Amino acid sequence: MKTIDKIYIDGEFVAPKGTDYFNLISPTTNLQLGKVLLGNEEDTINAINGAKKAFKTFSKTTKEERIEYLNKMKSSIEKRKQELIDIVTEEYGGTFQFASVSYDYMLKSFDSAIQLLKTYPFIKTMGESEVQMTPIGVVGIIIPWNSSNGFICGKLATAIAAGCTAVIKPSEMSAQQTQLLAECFHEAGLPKGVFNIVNGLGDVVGAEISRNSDIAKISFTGSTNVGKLIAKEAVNTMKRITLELGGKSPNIILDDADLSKSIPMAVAAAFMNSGQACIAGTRLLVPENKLEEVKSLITKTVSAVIVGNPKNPETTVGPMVSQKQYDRVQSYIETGLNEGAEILIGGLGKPDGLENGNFVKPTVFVNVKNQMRIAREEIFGPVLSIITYESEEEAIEIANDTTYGPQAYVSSSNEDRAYNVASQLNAGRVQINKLGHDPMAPFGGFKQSGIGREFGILGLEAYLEPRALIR
Ligand code: TXE
Repeated sequence: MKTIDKIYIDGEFVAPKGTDYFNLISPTTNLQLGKVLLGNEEDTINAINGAKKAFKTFSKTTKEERIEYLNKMKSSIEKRKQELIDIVTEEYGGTFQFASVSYDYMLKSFDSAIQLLKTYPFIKTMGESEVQMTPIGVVGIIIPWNSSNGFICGKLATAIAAGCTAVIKPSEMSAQQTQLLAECFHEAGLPKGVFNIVNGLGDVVGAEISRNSDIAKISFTGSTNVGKLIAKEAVNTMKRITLELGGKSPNIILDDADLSKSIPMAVAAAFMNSGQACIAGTRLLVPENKLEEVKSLITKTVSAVIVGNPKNPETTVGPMVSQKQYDRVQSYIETGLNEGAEILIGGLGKPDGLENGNFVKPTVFVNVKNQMRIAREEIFGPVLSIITYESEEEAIEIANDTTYGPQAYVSSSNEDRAYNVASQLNAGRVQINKLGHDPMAPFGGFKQSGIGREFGILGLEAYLEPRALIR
């Protein structure tokens, strides 16, 4: 049993003032793994003060100095690769495969931040003026549990590239993962106060970050509901906000797609991170006349999905992060049945032999209408809905008929056709015949999937404030 009883403030691991503990429970066994001592408002204010003090000097560093810090941070995680992967499988129940991809994402976040720093003009000419792109200030970074260290690295690397300092509030469920990352970055030797980490609850630490007037910007990933709460609070002090929220991503299989390729890709897109991903392709849009073929291929592909111990390198679907998330997914499967959808494969209950953990049977629904709750609401588990369409126009209409829009997928054997369809989808990213992350391209959602973009130039500029000198 491990106890995390320190937070990271002003370059030191210190005991929080808070006195409450949160139990860390293994998603694989439901046995207690450890506990975390939670920080409170006073801890958060101390962290913000540390970051504020550090900003005075860090905001004046040169590009070259910041590139050096980013390189050191990257090396610090390279040295502890195995531990960083193992802790994801243990604490969060992320599969070894997912944890490895997430680890690469961490490295790429540093690479892309460094690349941007090398090329981005912090002084531009606009009209007759000189425009200085200046670091925005102290940034609050609020993180969920579904790719904790990945999200921290994506946001922190960009904040540091911009010359900002940060206070990070991870999910209380990810305390061990964050502790390890904090040790790595401490080792990297950044100036005191450049990054601070406060473990704690959302309505305590997160709420303080959202209201504190010394925070200039919040970068949040999490649920749409909490995103709205943060936005409402942030407006009181006119904080800048970047929100990465929920999704219900469509995957359009066009009638000329090579199903032997697009169906395995569709299953991978739907069940990525055991379905706990805002970009998961959870609505599969299939031409009516291909339905039978798709059903048989999907059944074959999903039957081969290995559900089980996340540490096993073969496993593709691990447990849900918590009993609460397990219950939530089960209740959505029940909802789907009550709404009249039919289960093609999977269903209620746990897979045989996996009764101790929060394991869900990878489930595919057919006879789904886009108006059903299972097609409209984010389930955050391995549940895929197949919806049929009759024409390309109808497919695009169904794909866009959602309140969300972080990502979409299109497959076709005709690149031009896929491109034409992709260009009509209301999604921040569209993946054409391929899966993957481009850390130099913007990432973020249309509609209620968020505000703003991360990564690439747009991501960097979200941490900068322009000052035009008219002379
Ligand atoms: O997320 P929350 P939860 C979705 C997904 C999931 C559902 C609930 O559908 O089933 O949300 O997950 C902090 N002020 N996603 O409840 O609450 C909180 O402590 C400031 C989508 O775990 O949004 C945590 O650090 N902060 C998703 C972070 O917000 C607050 C990722 C996210 O937690 C706060 C996770 C407050 N008032 C869940 N209340 C994605 N898009 O990837 C909570 N927090």
